[in-house]
Amino acid sequence: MRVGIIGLPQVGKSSIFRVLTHAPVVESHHKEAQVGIARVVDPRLDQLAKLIPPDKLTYTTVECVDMGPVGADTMRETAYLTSLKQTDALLQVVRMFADETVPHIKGTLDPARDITDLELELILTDLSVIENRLARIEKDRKKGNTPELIREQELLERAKTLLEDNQPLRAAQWSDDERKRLRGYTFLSEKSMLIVFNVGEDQVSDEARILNDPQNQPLWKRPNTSGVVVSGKLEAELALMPAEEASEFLGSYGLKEPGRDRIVRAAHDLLGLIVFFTVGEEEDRSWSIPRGATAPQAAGAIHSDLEKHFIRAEVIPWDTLIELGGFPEAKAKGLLRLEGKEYIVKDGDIMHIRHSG
Ligand SMILES: Nc1nc2c(ncn2[C@@H]2O[C@H](COP(=O)(O)OP(=O)(O)OP(=O)(O)O)[C@@H](O)[C@H]2O)c(=O)[nH]1
Ligand SMILES: [Mg+2]
Repeated sequence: MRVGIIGLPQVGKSSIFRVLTHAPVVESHHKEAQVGIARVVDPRLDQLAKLIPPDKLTYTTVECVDMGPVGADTMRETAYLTSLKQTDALLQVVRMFADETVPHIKGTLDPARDITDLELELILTDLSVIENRLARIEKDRKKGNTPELIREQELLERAKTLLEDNQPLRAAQWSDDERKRLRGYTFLSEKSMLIVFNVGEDQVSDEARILNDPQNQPLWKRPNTSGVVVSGKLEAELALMPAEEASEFLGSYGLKEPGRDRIVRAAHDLLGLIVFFTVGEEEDRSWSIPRGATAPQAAGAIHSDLEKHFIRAEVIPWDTLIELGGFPEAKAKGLLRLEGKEYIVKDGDIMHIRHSG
């Protein structure tokens, strides 16, 4: 699953990309998108590792792409558009930090304006796709009218009306089937979006005020959209510190965890993914699966053979295990459940897969 980092020029996209992926600074102005991997740090897994110390701790990951700046013409560049379409969700960085040494393309700090402008770029791009497709359908229907063509036309007409009303497709109500069909077009405004408000260090403890600002709230508090407040500069400094120093540094700003971890978790969530854990002496590990996945599908995330030869899963919610103090205690109390092929895995489940062969 891949998240594309977008935003106006000089808002801190590359800074945030580096913080998320631990990528080195690349001093080049080439336009290709840069790809990196972000760990989905999870305090639940840390607690499990404390209870049953493994040799190795592995977090599930999300792929991030630094898409480079969005300008007036970017959406018309084929290479840019192609890589943007290949993402599963968007992370929009919005500038809220004041710094006279960093030019602001629009002259003033106005996050709501910047979000709305970028959204409009996505909407216009989708509209042009729809208009072309509708013109084709019109022609095809003259040659031979089919129920599929009519169905497609209806869906696209509805999408068009929303877009013309400045509504991104992600926030509208669709049936599962409609959403699936819309996905086929890789519409940009249909992709889930995380808005990252990149603030000055003096504003990091103001998250609630910034998110609840009546200008900002309608833009992030809607379906398939989410918002976080971080300081790219502070995050960059944090990334260079040893763990102990970092937590002291965070504390001095009244923060509990790095913005980096909050961003990646929010993105993981918007991708429609949940986490399950495997716990053992060798390795404690978190895994990503789509919300609604069954136990055999979860087994398949570990290894395709495990899905094929799945018999049963031993399941316990992570917090129950912590509460009880370990597997022997859980077994004694009968709280290690045996689940079969139909079981829908829940976020935070610890799974042990029993398999044949
Ligand atoms: N003061 C301050 N400066 C920042 C912050 N985040 C980024 N910058 C600075 O802003 C400038 C642009 O940051 P980048 O991360 O390169 O921004 P970008 O969005 O990738 O820029 P383009 O790729 O050119 O569009 C750099 O000089 C950063 O050091 C921040 O939170 N505070
Ligand atoms: Mg950049």
